[in-house]
Amino acid sequence: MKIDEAIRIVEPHLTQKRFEHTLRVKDTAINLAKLYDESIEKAELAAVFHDYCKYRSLDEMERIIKTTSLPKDLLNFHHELWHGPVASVLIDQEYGIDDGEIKQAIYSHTTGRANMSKLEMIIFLADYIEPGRDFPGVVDVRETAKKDLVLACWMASKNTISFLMKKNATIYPDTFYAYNDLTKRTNGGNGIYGK
Ligand code: DGI
Ligand code: FE
Ligand code: FE
Repeated sequence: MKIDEAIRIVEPHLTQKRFEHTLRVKDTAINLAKLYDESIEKAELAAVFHDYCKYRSLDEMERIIKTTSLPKDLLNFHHELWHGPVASVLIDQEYGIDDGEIKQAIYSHTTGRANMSKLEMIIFLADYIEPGRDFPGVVDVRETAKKDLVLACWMASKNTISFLMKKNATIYPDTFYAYNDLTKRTNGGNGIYGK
């Protein structure tokens, strides 16, 4: 699918703010794809659709989780975690986007997971560092993203888990699996606690 068509499809499903976020994620993902030698076409298409289902009703998302091969344990966790997996199914059903790498990157953009591909890390990170974000620590992650994709994902994953724990939120297993895997892959960021 051409990127202009993807943008036209996604826009009416989002608020103006979320649409602008999506375009910034797209530009950030393109930059990361160039830097780390990933397909620009896949990165931009995954970025444009990553929040496609952000505003679906909870009933609809619940139904899709129950009636497709998506993991049922999503239903035991916060509904914020549903929009990526649900979008990975709906873009295929509705628009025939069946590229497994793109679907996987959309699927895991909120939590990450163990053994993320380069494209998954690019979307996970682009969503975190796009220029409209101002989480504590994001400036460091942005700087690191220019030099080391895995280390920057590890920092984002660690910040997100710390943030969730401060809020006493439950944490989905894939969120921890992402952190553990990235910690091993980066040797804990500093080589001391790498086991
Ligand atoms: O959709 P966006 O707002 O652009 O960003 P996102 O898809 O990364 O999701 C946003 C929220 O999801 C963010 O506030 C962190 C939260 N999140 C990530 N992992 C978990 C989680 N929330 C819970 N409760 N549990 C998780 O494991
Ligand atoms: Fe999202
Ligand atoms: Fe997003």
